[in-house]
Amino acid sequence: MQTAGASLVKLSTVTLMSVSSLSPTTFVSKNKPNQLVTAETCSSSSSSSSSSRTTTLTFDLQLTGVMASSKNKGQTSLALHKVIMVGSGGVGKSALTLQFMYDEFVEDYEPTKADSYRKKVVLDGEDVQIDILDTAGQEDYAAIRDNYFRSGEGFLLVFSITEHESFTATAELREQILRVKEEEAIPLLLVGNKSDLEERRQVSAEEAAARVSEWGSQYVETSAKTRANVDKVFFDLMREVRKKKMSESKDKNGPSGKKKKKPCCIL
Ligand SMILES: Nc1nc2c(ncn2[C@@H]2O[C@H](COP(=O)(O)OP(=O)(O)OP(=O)(O)O)[C@@H](O)[C@H]2O)c(=O)[nH]1
Ligand SMILES: [Mg+2]
Repeated sequence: MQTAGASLVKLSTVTLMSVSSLSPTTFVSKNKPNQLVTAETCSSSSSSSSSSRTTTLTFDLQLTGVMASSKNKGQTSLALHKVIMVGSGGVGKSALTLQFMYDEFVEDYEPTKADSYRKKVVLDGEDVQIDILDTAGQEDYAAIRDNYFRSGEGFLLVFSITEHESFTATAELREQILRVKEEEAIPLLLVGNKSDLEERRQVSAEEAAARVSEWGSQYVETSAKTRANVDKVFFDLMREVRKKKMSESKDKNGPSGKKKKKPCCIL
């Protein structure tokens, strides 16, 4: 298990002044004292993984910087994949995140403001880190979504199969993601959560599958309660993110995979 100091996410705009281990801890920003951040560490059930959680209590942090500049000691060389949880309030974004991070199902509903998590995992034999930003589904926080979306490399677009309205909302949320990212080819999975509540189903698998076929994405049904497909959605998304990064670096370095030589000018 890591100590709190070692696993803390370092925020680019915040200097942490206090570190203690194992219990939720509040940090005060040196340069912006009105910004408070709480952090806690947890042991993971998997011995090969380590994890940390940061709860952001104010929202004027530059989130792009927060996620992009996050580096843990000794883990700087690991690939880092940045994933954002998106969806209406109460669909199970936090429950899925906590199940993936800590193998726990939380029954109580406590609306999220913004929580960020980090875990070291093994993706197809390679040690990587995943950053998960669990965003607020409640409309009160809709205005700050753009900032969150900007920092993401991959998105889990979550709805509840028991609430058709939450399915309808995914189309608009996807539009917002594409608008913010200014590109079409964004790694994104549509997730129909609460699959354990079959008797309350309002969205059929066919309806959801038809929508993703228009988007060119994948549709997966999960249950944060039973853990069905929870690992699958995070790992499948990381694979898509990795694939996109690889093809981008290939494009950058030319078709042969070799770095393009800089134009040389001899005077
Ligand atoms: N039966 C069942 N309940 C679930 C499942 N996922 C979440 N819940 C419950 O649904 C409620 C809302 O879950 P949250 O994870 O807090 O929802 P959220 O999407 O994070 O909501 P916001 O933070 O407001 O955006 C909680 O009471 C959870 O226990 C699931 O797969 N099955
Ligand atoms: Mg939540």
